[in-house]
This record gives sequence, structure tokens and C-alpha cells, in this order.
Amino acid sequence: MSPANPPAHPIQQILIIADLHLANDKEQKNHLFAQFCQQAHSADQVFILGDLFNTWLGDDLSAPHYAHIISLLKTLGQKTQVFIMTGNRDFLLTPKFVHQIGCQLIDSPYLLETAGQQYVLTHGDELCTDDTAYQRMKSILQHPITKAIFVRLAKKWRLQLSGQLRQKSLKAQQNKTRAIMNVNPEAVNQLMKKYPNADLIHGHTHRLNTHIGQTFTRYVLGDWSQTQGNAIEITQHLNRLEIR
Ligand SMILES: [Mn+2]
Repeated sequence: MSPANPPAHPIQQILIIADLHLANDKEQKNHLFAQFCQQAHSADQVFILGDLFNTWLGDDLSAPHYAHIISLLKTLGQKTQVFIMTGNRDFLLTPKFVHQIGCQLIDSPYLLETAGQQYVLTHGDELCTDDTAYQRMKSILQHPITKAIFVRLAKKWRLQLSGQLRQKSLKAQQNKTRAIMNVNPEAVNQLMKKYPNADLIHGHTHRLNTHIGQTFTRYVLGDWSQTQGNAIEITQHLNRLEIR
């Protein structure tokens, strides 16, 4: 016997994470991610909203470095649709490589429609418009020409350059206020005007919170520590999950 009022579409389980900043020396966190993947096998879709990897210096250089994580993604991708968005740390991931491991690279913003609700998904750094120095740097580093030149450099040069850039960025952050490194409300409103019926889900700022506004809700994912992660689960409703 079928139920009296079967749902028009089967309920999907969607999991969303961001800002894991995985690295080889963060073993506990890698283990936490492995645990998450186990859990995620039963989900229909998984969205990773940027900075899964702490650094990505080209597929040829970084894929062997992250072999364990890549194998976890491959296994997960066999059961679940895995969508990956790049962040400011792993923007050199290519669609070709992500496709090869059975996942799919998606552009930002991405409009997700599920259970009668729309969500705009984005990493979130493009909303931090008060940080003009960062935005200027991003437009240079993530320019297609810069990227094409960088990935053709010898591996040792790429490692050296990225180390120097990281030092510079850490130094610059010391002189910035917390407010400057947060999203700009006007930039958020501009984005959401294009999606009048949607809520927003983003990461990047590492400030896990839910901001209920008049016309939309802004869900901020947190980053992952060595011992604790977080995710958003959407089924019929949106829930927060703790990964530990
Ligand atoms: Mn980021």
C-alpha cells in the first residue's frame, strides 16, 4: 500500500561543508573528514563550498600530495553526487581533474533548489568587499592568464612563490580589523536581489552563524578544527550537523 499523500518528489538528503583546509600534517582533521565521508555515503548530494584543501598549487603538484583525501573523494563520488566549488586557497583545482575523480566542479554562485526552497551557494570571499587589498590581490592571482602562467612554472618555484604569498597574506591580516574581513551587507544584498526567493549559504569567514533577515536568511558555515567539523544538512528542512 502506498501512503495516501506521497510527496511529489522523494526527499533528498543534501550535505554542505566548507573551509576544511585539509593538509597532510593535520592528521586528526583528515580522519574527521574520512568519518564525514562515511556518513555522507547515504546522502544524495554533497556540496563542498571552497577551501577543502589548504593549498592547491596545480593538479600535477597537489594531487599526489593529497592522495589520501583524493581517494576518499573518489569513493564518495561513486555513491553520492559530489559538487566542489573552489575557495581562495584551492582555486587552481581544474574541472578536468575534479571530473577525473568522479566529482564535479561548480561555479559560484550556484543556485540549489530542493524541497521547495532555493539556496544560493558561494564560498563567500567575493562578498568581503571592504577588504579592498584582498579583492585587488584576488583579481590578479585568479586571473586566467596568471593561473595559466603559474601552473606551468617548475614545481619548486610554485612552492616557493606560494610560501611567499602566504607570508604576505598572514602579515596583511594582522593589520586588518575583524569587520574588514567579514562580508559587506550591501554586497550580500546586491547578490541576493538576483535571487529574490532564495536563502544564502556560504563559508570563508569562519564565523559559523545564522543571520535571519527580512527577505532571506544567511547561513554561515564554520571552518573545521582538528577535533570538530560542521555541516549543513538539508532534507525537508535545514539542520546544522556537528562532526566529531
Ligand atoms: Mn576562504
